[in-house]
Amino acid sequence: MTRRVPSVMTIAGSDSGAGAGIQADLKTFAAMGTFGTSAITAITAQNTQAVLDVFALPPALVAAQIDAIVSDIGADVTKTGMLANADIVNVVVAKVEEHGLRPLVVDPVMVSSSGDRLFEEDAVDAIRDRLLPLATVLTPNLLEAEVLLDRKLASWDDIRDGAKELVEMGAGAVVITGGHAAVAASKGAATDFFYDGHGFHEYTTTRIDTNNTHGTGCTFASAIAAALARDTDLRGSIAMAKAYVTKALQAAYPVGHGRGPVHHFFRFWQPRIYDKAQR
Ligand code: PXL
Repeated sequence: MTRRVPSVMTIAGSDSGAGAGIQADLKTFAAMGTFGTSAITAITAQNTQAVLDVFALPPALVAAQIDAIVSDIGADVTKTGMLANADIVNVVVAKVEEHGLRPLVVDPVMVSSSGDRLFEEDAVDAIRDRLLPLATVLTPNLLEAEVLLDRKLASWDDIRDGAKELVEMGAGAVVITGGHAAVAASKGAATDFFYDGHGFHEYTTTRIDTNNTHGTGCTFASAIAAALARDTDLRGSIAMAKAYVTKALQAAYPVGHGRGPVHHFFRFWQPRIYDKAQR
């Protein structure tokens, strides 16, 4: 008897500080019981404080990585993150179509948690026009949804209308994260808005008060992909991903001097409590 472990492919950028990007994706895939593979689109020189340099790989090399993974290992679910520029978006779109890469989780990454840009302007149009219509689910945070829609989302009604419009633009479903930032009255809650063309759903948890938020977007989208690969339905996968991110935020430990990463392996170990004098 063989046991088959589902595989999940991320197409995204490398974060040298390992809190976000493909490093976060692979940790999430592993922690959630799937085998992760990675096609790297760009290399960032980055830590918990800033993005210091970015080098986008040649589109042909991105395509070659996807071909290498698909021709041997396969991908039960594919997730995209930082795509850097329009040429890379276009080659990813071509490969998604050629290999029929579905389900497809599209995280339209634009800005790092340190506030640094991770895309060239032309990438936004390519994502909106070409990649979004292939998405099983699109996972923008509030700011990314505003950029894709080219307008401010300043209330719950705005966010609901925005989610509806993103589905009308071709996404199979959308979950807009961090919606609570638009609504002062939601203090203390963390609310994500889901719409799939049939109905709305709000996912709310208590907001975790922490500075360790680097990579939460990558982790959330990857957790959805891993849950889908394990045959969970879409609404259930989003609930599972939200619970995973919430626990990983709660368990986060200090790394670096800026926004630290979440603790992807909270199920396996907790940080030892060191006495300062012992170190
Ligand atoms: O979470 C967005 C993101 C995606 N990809 C890379 C990143 C970040 C955020 O810092 O560095 C490579």
